[in-house]
Amino acid sequence: MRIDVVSIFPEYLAALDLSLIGKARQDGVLDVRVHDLRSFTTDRHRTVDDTPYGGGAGMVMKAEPWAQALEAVLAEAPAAPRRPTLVVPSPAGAVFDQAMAHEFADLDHLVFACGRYEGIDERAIDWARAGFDVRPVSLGDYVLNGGEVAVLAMVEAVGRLIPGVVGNPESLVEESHADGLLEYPVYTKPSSWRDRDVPEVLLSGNHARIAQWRRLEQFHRTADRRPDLLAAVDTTALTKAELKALREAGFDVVDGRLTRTTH
Ligand code: JDN
Repeated sequence: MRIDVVSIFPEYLAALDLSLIGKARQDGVLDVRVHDLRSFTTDRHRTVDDTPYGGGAGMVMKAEPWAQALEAVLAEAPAAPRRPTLVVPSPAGAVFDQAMAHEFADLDHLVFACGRYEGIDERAIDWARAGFDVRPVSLGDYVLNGGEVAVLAMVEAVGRLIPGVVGNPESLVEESHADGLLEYPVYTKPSSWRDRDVPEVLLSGNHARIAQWRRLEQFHRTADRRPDLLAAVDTTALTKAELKALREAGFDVVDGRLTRTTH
């Protein structure tokens, strides 16, 4: 997969040299290139921003440096049947989630445009639709100072789904959000630590009992921390045995939705 990132703070993206993503780049699985937006300016002061039309606080990123940078990215893009996808981090974007990470992981070429200040002149975003599939994306309902940190998060979430980036593909399917539930709690040695014991079932060696216990822990955690996710569980996919265990643990299906009846 080819990834281009355009930013006025290319040093922010140095973290992409590290860990699994850095290793994948060294191995040639990921081709990540970071571009300095300022290098696409032509004035003496390398200006990337100006005051907003209509007034208001802050500055807006000028359209022309963005057009120059994105044209350069297109010019050196490997030939491909599809237009590259241009991800534009923005608090006004669609919320990034695991499904979107999988969608992006299937693409050959992702380009990230890191805005700063109050954002990018909307005409540059519109103009880019001729050459890119443009996707305004938000990391969540909070505001960052710019797109760089959002890009670090997205490249990690997407990159680890690409074959050869994460060593053990099994660790991909088991984790939080893969099945719409939060992950069960995990423990390691020692079995007793500061008067706290590992749940005895995990020491039992009974793998069926362990699997059932972990599954119920997932439902309890999800009910406690993410009731929105619990309500989204496909109750038609629950097995008879699962339903029985859930009912015994204080859950029930009400109007087709998994609900906790007692704590
Ligand atoms: O995702 B964000 O919160 C975000 C904030 C800003 C941005 C891009 C993304 N550009 C300027 C602020």
